[in-house]
Amino acid sequence: MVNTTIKTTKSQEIFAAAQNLMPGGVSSPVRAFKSVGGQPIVFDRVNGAYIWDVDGNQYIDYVGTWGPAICGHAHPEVISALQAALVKGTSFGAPCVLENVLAEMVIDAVPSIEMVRFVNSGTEACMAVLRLMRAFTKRDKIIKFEGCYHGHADMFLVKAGSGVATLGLPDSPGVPKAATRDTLTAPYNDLEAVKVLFEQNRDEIAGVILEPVVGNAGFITPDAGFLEGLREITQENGALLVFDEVMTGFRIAYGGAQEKFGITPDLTTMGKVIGGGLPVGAYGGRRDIMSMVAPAGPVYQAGTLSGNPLAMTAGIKTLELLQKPGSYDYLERITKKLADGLLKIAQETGHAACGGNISAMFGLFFTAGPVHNYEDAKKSDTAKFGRFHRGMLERGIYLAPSQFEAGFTSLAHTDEDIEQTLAAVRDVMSSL
Ligand code: KE4
Repeated sequence: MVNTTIKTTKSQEIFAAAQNLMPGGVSSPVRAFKSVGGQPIVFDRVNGAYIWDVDGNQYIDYVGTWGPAICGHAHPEVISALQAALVKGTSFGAPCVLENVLAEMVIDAVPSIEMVRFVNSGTEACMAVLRLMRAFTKRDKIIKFEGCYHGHADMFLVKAGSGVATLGLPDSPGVPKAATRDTLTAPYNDLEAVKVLFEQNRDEIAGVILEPVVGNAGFITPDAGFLEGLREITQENGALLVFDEVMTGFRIAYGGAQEKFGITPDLTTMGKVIGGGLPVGAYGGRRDIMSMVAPAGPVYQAGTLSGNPLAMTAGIKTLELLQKPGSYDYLERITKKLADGLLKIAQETGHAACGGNISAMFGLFFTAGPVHNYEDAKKSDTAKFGRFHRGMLERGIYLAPSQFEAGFTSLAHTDEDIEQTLAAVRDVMSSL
């Protein structure tokens, strides 16, 4: 099925050619629109809250390149900072003062982080933090939660979310059993299941890693007491608590979910926003643990482009913009207006739906809910979500092309954008 009402001739041509060149025609699976039907639109340029595709259609964007564009795409202050940095070179492969600057900003902002290491993606950050957890505790097993996604490293591709869930992949071929043998899973929000795993694997679990607010199984928030419970259980068992804040970091609060909920993990992974749209990931935490990372300690991790001056520049400027007073009040207000509107209109047009927002992160499931975990999320009407996504796209609203993703707003989204979006929602939901 192709877009019916908007002209997408050039998108179709380019995407057809892409499919001969790259698997699925994309550089990352979720972009292929597999679960929502139709073909992806090919972007030409982005600015603020908006996208223009190669056929000249304009869209209000609620993906924001999956999180980094929280200040709006191509923010003029980020662009001019990058232009100034560019003429000094794109990569040094050597110490650069900009790494100190961004490191200090991250350490000042994130309660758990006393020291930080920059990498190039969230996947790298999660791979490295897993090795560090195991080295520090001298234990091999980890607990992750069904539907949570921590990048595509072998050890995490067990009941993973995001594109794995979107494509309904049981788990990926090519991942040897030895790589996932020590990865234990539990349903999100199920403290009892975690306690049982610790009892069954006494003194063998290095730690628990989770999305403190889930964005990769759709938008799922922690039940009251869940994060506190994990903090207690890990402490009682000599295990580490790791918040994967690649998506929530600097989005649901300047200090991330750990600031929002007042729970301090031992280690944190980051990405997306701290790169301001350029490739940056990071992991950090307690000084006694981070001091084990080479060359300070024996835990090896490295990267040619890690900490490069362009990515550091984009991250520094993005965090500076987020520090402006009122930024998070604004993000909460406009996103709540959108999330509340989505639910109100769904109810008025007779669709079972649930969802909500925390600051600039939101989600909608077509099920009465509540959705506490991935099993609940899978009960939602994903076919209806696909039709909803298509209808919104044809009305110039760009939503994440999967039920098992979250939505993102930015400082660039205006009240008018939200009102225009909700008008389109009403139009689509009235005929879903
Ligand atoms: P990257 O390797 O994609 O930079 O980060 C992996 C990752 C780790 N942890 C969390 C909580 C994440 O959300 C991600 C990446 N998120 C997906 C979107 N759900 C990236 C989009 C994509 O895969 O194309």
